[in-house]
Parts: sequence; structure tokens; C-alpha cells
Amino acid sequence: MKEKLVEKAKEILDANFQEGGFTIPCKGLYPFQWKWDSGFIAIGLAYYNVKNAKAEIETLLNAQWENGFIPHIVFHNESDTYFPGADFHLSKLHPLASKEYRSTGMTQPPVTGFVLQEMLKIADDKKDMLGFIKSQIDKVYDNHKYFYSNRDINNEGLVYIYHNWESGTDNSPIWDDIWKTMNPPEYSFERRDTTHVDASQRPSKREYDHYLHIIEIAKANNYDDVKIAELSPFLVQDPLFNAMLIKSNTALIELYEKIGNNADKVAQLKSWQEKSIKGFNAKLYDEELGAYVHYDLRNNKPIRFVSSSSFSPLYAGIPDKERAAKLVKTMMDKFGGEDKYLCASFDPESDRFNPKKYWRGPVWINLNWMLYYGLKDYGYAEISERVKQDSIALIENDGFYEYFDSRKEIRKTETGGYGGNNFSWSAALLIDLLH
Ligand code: 9WN
Repeated sequence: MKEKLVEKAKEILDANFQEGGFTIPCKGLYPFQWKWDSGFIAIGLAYYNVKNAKAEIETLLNAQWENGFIPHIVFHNESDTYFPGADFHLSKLHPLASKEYRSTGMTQPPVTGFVLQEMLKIADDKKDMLGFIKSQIDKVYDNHKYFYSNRDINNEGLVYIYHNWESGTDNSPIWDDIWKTMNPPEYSFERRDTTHVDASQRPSKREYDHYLHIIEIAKANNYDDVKIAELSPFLVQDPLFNAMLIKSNTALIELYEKIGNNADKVAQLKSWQEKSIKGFNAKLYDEELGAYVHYDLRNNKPIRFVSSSSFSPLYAGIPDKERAAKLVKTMMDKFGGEDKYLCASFDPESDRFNPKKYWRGPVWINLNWMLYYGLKDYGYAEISERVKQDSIALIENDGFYEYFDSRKEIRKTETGGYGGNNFSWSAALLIDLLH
């Protein structure tokens, strides 16, 4: 069974790999290269196709802007099966945008640092992989420098995101209260996602109006970071995003130390890291909820909801042992019942929970993958094993979907896989989990 699943996963990754040297997340639905997808995909590829794994990362980093920014989507081709595309985002408005690649003017969680480290762990030929890393690592360092120089506006070691698409958890109920502070125009546009996937599993038209409106504001200011920080109605410190940055800092420090001769960069990374971990624990932990939460910088208040992002700091070594124990208790109490697969993307006890809709409840394999390793590192062998086995069972029973229903019992009458099928990161991370 294991061999068959891995074989199928490889078939999916191979079919989604494109001539331009990158992998689409899913045929039709997502026809370009996405930043954090690319990272997870490269981990899976590293097990059996080192050439493609390297190409994946190199192609993404080739699209980096002169200020170190790495965009969330790189539009390598002219596909019109996705909205909003290159002509809407107009990255060229920013003076330092890539001249060669069209992209969005927003980013996604900074996973590339820890992905490079994973690739080194996986590679048989360590010398060859370290050589590759040496050729790419400064670009990732520059990306972290971009974040700390432009997005830590209060100098507290925490960077902001200015759009829900930057979070990667696009329509999470976390953002609902922010939408209430906005009243965007009713744009007319042609959605493409709902031609590929059941509309009930995707964000609503009104939610898209909000998403587009934030971009219109950023575009009117040529994607200038200072202006965005001043004007964007959406400005959030996201625990998942910041945990990814912290995890990648750790990876860059260790990789630079292996490479040698980079004492200045190591010192800088260590200083960012110290401040970030301190700021993270001081600001984003909610004692009463026993979980990390988002902070709404625009409206100056914590967003007090528990989601799978709340537990992602385990993957980055952020909580101390005592706090980690509280996090695990919260996770198991709310998300861990025997009738459920771990780990729903949003608090199943909340009235905002929706088990079928995208980031409002379904299980996502990339978050599970992080939780598996995080829990394992903190010594929760049994629970981490359950996260792993649940992830495998979901894919085995339902298929290589984009997201999954956490309720076990619904499978008596229907399938529990939702969104796009033959989804690349579900395939790539399964290869890692089954290794
Ligand atoms: C917008 C590609 C991306 C993922 C995100 C996921 C979804 C896009 C969309 O697909 O977002 O970026 O159009 O819905 O939420 O995490 O990177 O797989």
C-alpha cells in the first residue's frame, strides 16, 4: 500500500511539473508557481528527483525582486484559468519588481530557508546539495532582510502581512472581523476557481471583493511597503507566517555555519532570531485560550481565535516546554476527539467552523506535516504519530485532495476530500511522511 501511494504521489508531481522548471499546485485551479507550495513540493521531489527539486527552488528565487521580496505567485505562463492573474496584480508598478517575471505584489509564508535544510537532510549526495544551497542561500537571506527591514514596523521582531492571501490561510474565520471594518465596492469580475471546484468549498463573492480591494489600495500606492503599512485595512501579525520566518532563520544559521565564512550573516540572523522569539512569546500568546493567536495591527487588538496556525510555533521551537504542554492540551481538547482526524484548520467548537469550506475548518496536509515534526521535537511521540497516521489515512481513503473533512463519520455517506484533486503539496509531503 505504502509503495502504491508513493508511486501515485510521484506521478502527480511529475504530471504537475512544467517546462519552465516549476510545479503547479493543481491542474486548472492553480496554473502558476506559488511561493510556499514550491517549498513543500521541493521537499517531496528531493526524495527521487533532485534535479527537479533544485529547479523548483531556483526558478522561484529567479523571480525575486531587487529589494529581496519574493512574490506569492510567479506567472510563468499565460494561463487564463485563474483569477486574478498577472494583468490584475501588475507587479511592474513596484520600481524594484523583477523585470523578467510577472508576479503578484504580495508574498507568502517564508518557508524556503527550512526547505533548503530539509533538502540537505534528504539528499544522498550531501556535497552536491550543499553546493546548490551555497548558490541560493543569499537570496533567501535577502528575503529575510527584506522582511525585517520593511515589515517589522514596531521593531518588535514580528513582521506583518497585508493581505489574507499572504497568510496562505486565505478565508480563515480569523479575518471575519477585519472584513467588518471594510466596505469594498462590489467589483464585477469573472471567478475561475468556482469553475474547477464546488463553490460551497471556496470563498464567497463578497469575500473576493475584500481581497481585491486591498490589492487595489496597494496598487494605487505602487506596492510601496511604507504606504501599505500606513493604509492597508488589513495589517496583521500572523503566528504561522512569523513561525515560518523563525524556523527558516534557524535553518539559515545552521546552513551558513556549515558553509563557513559567513560570520556577519550568522550574527545578523541570530540577532533577528532572538528578538523575534521574544516578541512572539510576549505578544502572540493568549494565556486564557492556551494558544498563540493573530494580532490585528490596524485595529490594535489580538484576534482571539484558535486555528491550526495557533500550534505551528511548535514546528519552530518557539514555546518553552511548559507552554508547549498547554498548546498540546488545547489542541487535543478542541481538535483531537476520537471522532475526528487531526488537525482541523479552525476551532471545531466555534460557530465559525465549517468542515467543508477551505480554511474555515478542513484539514490541510502542510499544516499537519509541520505539526507532526513539531510535536515529535517536543517529545509528544504518540500524538505526533497520530497526526502522521491521520494524514496518511486521509489521503489513502479520500485521494490526494487539497483539503479534507476532519469528521470521520461523514465518510459513511460521502467522500471527505475537497478542493482541487491531485494536489502537489499533499503528494510531496506524503512522500516525506512515508519515508
Ligand atoms: C491564493 C496554491 C494556493 C495556496 C494557498 C491556498 C490557495 C490561492 C487561491 O492556493 O490560495 O493564493 O486562489 O485560493 O489557500 O495556501 O498556496 O495552492
